[in-house]
Amino acid sequence: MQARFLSRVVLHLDMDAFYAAVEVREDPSLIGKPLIIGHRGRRGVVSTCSYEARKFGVHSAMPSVTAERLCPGAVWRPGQMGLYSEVSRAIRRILDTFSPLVEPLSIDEAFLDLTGIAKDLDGGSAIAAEIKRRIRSDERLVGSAGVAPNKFLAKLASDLEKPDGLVVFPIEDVPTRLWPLPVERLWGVGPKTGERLRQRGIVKVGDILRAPVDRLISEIGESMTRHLRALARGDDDRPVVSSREAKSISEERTYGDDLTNPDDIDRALLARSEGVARELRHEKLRARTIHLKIRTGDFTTWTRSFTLDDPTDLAEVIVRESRRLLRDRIDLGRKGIRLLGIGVSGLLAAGSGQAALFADPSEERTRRLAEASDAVRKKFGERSLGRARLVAEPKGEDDGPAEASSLPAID
Ligand code: TTP
Ligand code: MG
Repeated sequence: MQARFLSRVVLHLDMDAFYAAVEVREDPSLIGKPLIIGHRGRRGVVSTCSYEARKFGVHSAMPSVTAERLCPGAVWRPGQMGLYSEVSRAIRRILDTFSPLVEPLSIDEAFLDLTGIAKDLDGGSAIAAEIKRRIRSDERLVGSAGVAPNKFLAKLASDLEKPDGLVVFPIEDVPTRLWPLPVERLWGVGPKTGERLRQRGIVKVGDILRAPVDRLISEIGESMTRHLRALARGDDDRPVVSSREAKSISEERTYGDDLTNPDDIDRALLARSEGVARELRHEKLRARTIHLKIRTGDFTTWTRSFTLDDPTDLAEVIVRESRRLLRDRIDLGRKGIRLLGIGVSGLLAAGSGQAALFADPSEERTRRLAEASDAVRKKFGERSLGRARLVAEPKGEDDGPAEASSLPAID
């Protein structure tokens, strides 16, 4: 398979002193000053601070009283979340013009998959420079970028030369640039694991690969050992997942009396399918994968999923596949159902090429009907329409709206 040998180009972007930089942009009198975002006083903590304040030792999550002591001359601002979110969205729109695969990680950072867009890491670096230029000219803000063959190295790289950094991190640089770093820089090593490793003399990333594998396994377990040894070699095959794909929609309900009657069970399946389908249409999305979650009275939980050839936003399709999953892949025995949930993932924009490509013309009539009833519900309320058989849907524990939650996407 050729794809296995295709080296990826992953970019990580993280804005510099994000909240503080937005404040400075809005109020140029703050330029060059030590600025702290947060509330002063005994109970306050620092959200972030300008690089000028960092010289005094101030950093995110520090108690405000400590920050006041370290940097008595700092200017304080309480923060404006609404504004920061708005700027975050504007940056996201810029990133979306450079790749269809953008995965936002937090308010000020994102991964972009540039594989196939940039020829190699140097090509990725040129795109990173262009992105930084766009953000600087359109938003008057500065960010740091890392370009590498995977997410782990790209994120590491974006942090190496902050602020205003642009670092390319090819796999060949792992021994010289990754191995000397503290083990805590490995994704998944928190203070606890870090401390445990340090006590065993494993202080730097390179020490992970030097330590005997058996000893590591006895200290931190087999899967953590495998994970950390891979990262220490610079291996990381996590894909960049766009927010649309990562998203899932689901509905579940717990029943006061376990459902045992096949008719009641079927009505519950239909009701959840309807809810999920309506949400899909509302969000203008179609789903590829359908998940069914069942918990029986004895608290055994089953999750089963099925991936469709053609993405859907129709209850008819979702309920058909859920029925099949329940019939063929769950063995209820004589047990009743305490909780029933239906979810969908693998979401595509309804108008996108891929979704349109798979559209089945025979479903068009059903979709038009569904859209018409969505419109009626929107106008006259939830209970104005419904299928006759749903009128007697079994009552949930709280009899409120079905609870939305995320269903595991793993079968
Ligand atoms: P970060 O990217 O961690 O920090 P930063 O952008 O301020 O600085 P850097 O140049 O080092 O990237 O977080 C982004 C924003 O998230 C930050 O501006 C404020 C907010 N934040 C908090 O409110 N509390 C916290 O503890 C952290 C870490 C961040
Ligand atoms: Mg940042």
